[in-house]
Amino acid sequence: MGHFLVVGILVIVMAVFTYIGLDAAGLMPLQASAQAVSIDWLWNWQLIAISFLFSLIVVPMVYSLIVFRRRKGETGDGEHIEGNTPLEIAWTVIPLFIVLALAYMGAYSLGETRRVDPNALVIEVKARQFAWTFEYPEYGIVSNELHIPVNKQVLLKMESADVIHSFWVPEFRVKQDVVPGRVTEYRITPTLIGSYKVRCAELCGSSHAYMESPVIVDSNTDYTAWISTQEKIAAEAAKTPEGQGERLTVRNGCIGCHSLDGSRMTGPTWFNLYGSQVKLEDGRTVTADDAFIAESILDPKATEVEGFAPTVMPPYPLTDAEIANIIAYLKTLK
Ligand code: HEC
Ligand SMILES: [Cu+2]
Repeated sequence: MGHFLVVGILVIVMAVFTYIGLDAAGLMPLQASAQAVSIDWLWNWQLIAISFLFSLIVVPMVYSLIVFRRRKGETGDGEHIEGNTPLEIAWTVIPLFIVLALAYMGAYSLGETRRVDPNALVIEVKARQFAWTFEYPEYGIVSNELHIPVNKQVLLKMESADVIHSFWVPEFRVKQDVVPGRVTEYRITPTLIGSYKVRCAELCGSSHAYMESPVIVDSNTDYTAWISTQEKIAAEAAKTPEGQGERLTVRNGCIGCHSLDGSRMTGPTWFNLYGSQVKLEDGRTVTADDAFIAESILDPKATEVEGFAPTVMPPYPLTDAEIANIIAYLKTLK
């Protein structure tokens, strides 16, 4: 009986130290949403269970190795033990209850993360290789940054233009796949003002790793100010062809693949593109004029730029007027 008592105490002491160590390791990022609370609660209980089970295995094992080791001169067999009904019942029933408790806790925190606020702010999210686009339907705003007000539930209605992507802001904890052909929903109530990042958490192609966008949780005043600035930008842009063209490239996520500053991304940069000489994969050199750009947008595979084949750009069925606006915008990039 003495052994059981010593091992029992050691297991508890070891479990406590393991838990303190794991907790101090700070394995979770900042907690920045109401939904994160119940997930972190669940996580904490998991750490407790992990610490206890770890000690329950390691302590008796090490204890036996040391205390029951073969001493000098001992040559006989160990004691032969067969079956122990109470022990077998105990190790069936106790884990059963633990698993049931974990199932209940999991269901509870899932319910908490899905709690619906009927007044949630709706934002439409478009995911495509390799950019996120955020539309605010109430205001007619399109942005590559997601701005949301603190302490208000936001409902993201997410659609994919191509493959499966996944919306993930670690500080919010909740993650949701964005699946082509349907609208998936994601609810979040940010609780901490700050700058975060959404990253795509589903391998979606060559530039998957760069599919990130800023997520900014604003105070209510900052949020209103941002909305009105964006409304002004949208109103200004609507006045000129190049402004409309710029908005179209944001709305269609072109800048997930094309840079404006000369740097190489998945696609060629747009800096100094208009009027330049473009080398094609088939050896020809063409001038980047209106016809070439229009063809590149409507049927990207028709002309493959050297170094960028095979083309990953999808065809965009834009109207002639839209293409003319994009061309007007490209002309300004020098
Ligand atoms: C998934 C990445 C991707 C997206 C999104 C994308 N493109 Fe492209 N784009 C490419 C690649 C790669 C090429 C080079 C291969 C080719 O010519 O087909 C290219 C080529 C082009 C060219 C040809 C000339 C050049 O050197 O840049 C134009 C013009 C163009 N894209 C415009 C657009 C516009 C406008 C949009 C948005 C409506 C867009 N692209 C969206 C990847 C993309
Ligand atoms: Cu993605």
